[in-house]
Amino acid sequence: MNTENETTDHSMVKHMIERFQNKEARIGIIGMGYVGLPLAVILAEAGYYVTGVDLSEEKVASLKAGKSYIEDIKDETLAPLVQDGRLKASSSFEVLKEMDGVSICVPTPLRKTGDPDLSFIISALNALKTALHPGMVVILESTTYPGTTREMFLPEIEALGCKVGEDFFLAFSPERVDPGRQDWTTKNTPKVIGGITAACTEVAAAMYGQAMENIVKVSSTEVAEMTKLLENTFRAVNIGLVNEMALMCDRLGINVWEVIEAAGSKPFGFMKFTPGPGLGGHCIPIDPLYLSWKLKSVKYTARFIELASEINTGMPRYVVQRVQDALNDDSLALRGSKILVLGVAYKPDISDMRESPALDVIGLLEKKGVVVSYYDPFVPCLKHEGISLESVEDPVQAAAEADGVVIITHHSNLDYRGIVDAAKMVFDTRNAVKNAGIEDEKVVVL
Ligand code: SAJ
Repeated sequence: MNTENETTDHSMVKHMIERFQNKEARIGIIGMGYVGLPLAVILAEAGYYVTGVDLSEEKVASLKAGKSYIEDIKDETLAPLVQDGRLKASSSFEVLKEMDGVSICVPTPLRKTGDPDLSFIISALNALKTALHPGMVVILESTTYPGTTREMFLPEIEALGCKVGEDFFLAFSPERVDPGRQDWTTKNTPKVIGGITAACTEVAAAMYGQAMENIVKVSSTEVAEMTKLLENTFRAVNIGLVNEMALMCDRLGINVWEVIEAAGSKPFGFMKFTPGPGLGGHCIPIDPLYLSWKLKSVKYTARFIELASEINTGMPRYVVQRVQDALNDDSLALRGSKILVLGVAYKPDISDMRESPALDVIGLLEKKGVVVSYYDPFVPCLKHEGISLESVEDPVQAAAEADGVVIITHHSNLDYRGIVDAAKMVFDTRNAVKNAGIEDEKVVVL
């Protein structure tokens, strides 16, 4: 926690703030993915010389050619920055030695055991230790448990004989990138920054403040780390709540979608979430488990997180049960039936498959002897554990040939009318058919 008598007028602090304000500073980004590349672009556009470091030679080659591999960054944005020499790329950590500021934007996934996998952060830290020089600013962006920056980064860097807040500056700043979103971008989304010391916060804010519109300073790295976890735990728990509402409404014979729509008419004190086949993506299913894992180390059980995770991870099995019930109504068994899954990406209108509940639903259906096909205009083929499928070409024809259709991801460009007319049965986990203005008694909703 920063104390009020922390000095922020130390000569190195002033020197570094000036270097950032004068855009003389060079910045390195470790991890050029959906977080690192947009960050590198806005820092380069702000006038810095930026070098992106990534272990993927393919990504580095693409960046050097001015070719983007991220949907949010267009070639016409990237290429001029590369041509001007403002944005470079390298697969070697050696370049970090020349950097004044380094942002770490590497993945923080879970291991199979459900524990945090910090291996990417540790690799970045080890690389930094060889590159550290007086005045360097290190900002960790990867979502992680509260305490990571102070407990893992600080001792390793101070062991080199550096004094935090004077010889080097260390802060945490959570990424808030929502891939595919146009309205809130890396440039205009408020950016939380918390340093180990007040000087660290000020210097890190000077680095980002030239490129971002709204810097939100907080008093410590723990507050910044916890802010991100609150944001995403809030979503996971509320999605878990609304998924349980769906289970309860099914028991009571009430249409949960109508209930949510009606509750949404309340102009205050309510925030709409919708049920679905489970929780996908690289943030929401994972980030809260970093928090509950940390709390276990202080002998506390994060009950909301664990209950929400239990409900959300149970949704794919519930979907399969409901499909079985719908086929049963047509005197059909699951085994041997043909089911077309509509939409497999983890959320609408993107191609990202990470943690997609469609993978669990398809796996469970195949285990029960169902002949599964799928259609997703964003995902041409599916290879995951035992699954190996290619998207059908014509969803209407595939629907006509199937015993049932299961809507998992409600892409906006699907031909719902054609598919519903051709299908014998539709199990709609997203109320997508109704939202497309179509009423049809063969459609069963979650
Ligand atoms: N989902 C539901 N019901 C809902 C909302 C989402 O079932 O009401 C499901 C989605 O289908 C998906 C999963 O939850 O499978 C996650 O969806 P998401 O809308 O939270 O999308 P994400 O995972 O891309 O979350 C990102 C996050 N951004 C960052 O972490 C920087 C999250 O904080 C954003 O709030 C979210 O985008 C967003 O608002 O789009």
